[in-house]
Amino acid sequence: MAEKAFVMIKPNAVKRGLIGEIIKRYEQKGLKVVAMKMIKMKKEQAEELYKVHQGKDFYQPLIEFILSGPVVVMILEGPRVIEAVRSINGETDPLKAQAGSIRGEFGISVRKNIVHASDSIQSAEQEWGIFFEENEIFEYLCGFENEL
Ligand code: YYY
Ligand code: MG
Repeated sequence: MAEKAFVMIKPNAVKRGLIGEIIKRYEQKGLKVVAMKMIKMKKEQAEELYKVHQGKDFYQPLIEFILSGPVVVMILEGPRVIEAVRSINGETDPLKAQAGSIRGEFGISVRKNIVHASDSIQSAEQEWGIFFEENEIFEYLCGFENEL
């Protein structure tokens, strides 16, 4: 099965009307959306998602920010998708992110850096397990795959 990544559009990006703009970039790169929904995250889910950062100075404000409004969570599939998504998103600090990346173009704050993406195959599986049931993840042929 193809590699999968967990991706989230953060509350500030939802409020700014960037959902379509962000998803467009993943789709036009050739990544497949295999699961997606808008949710108001529960505190326990936020703590689970960011557990590797527990104890760091930015942890509490980060949790509060993530809970501050609805987010869009999704699973993307494709070859080297984890690397692909992190490259499309850009570096954690939007001021250091490449100009053409999502964070580079739309972000200004490290905390409110527009999008989240898994950093490894292991963390991807752990992260989408927080938000998705198996029956919410789809397998289908995309675009030209249908013509082959
Ligand atoms: O994976 P990525 O999102 O690029 O960065 P992480 O180092 O995993 O940090 C997770 C999340 O925490 C980041 O997207 C914003 C926030 N954060 C922060 O508020 N302040 C920092 N100094 C570092 C990270
Ligand atoms: Mg990370």
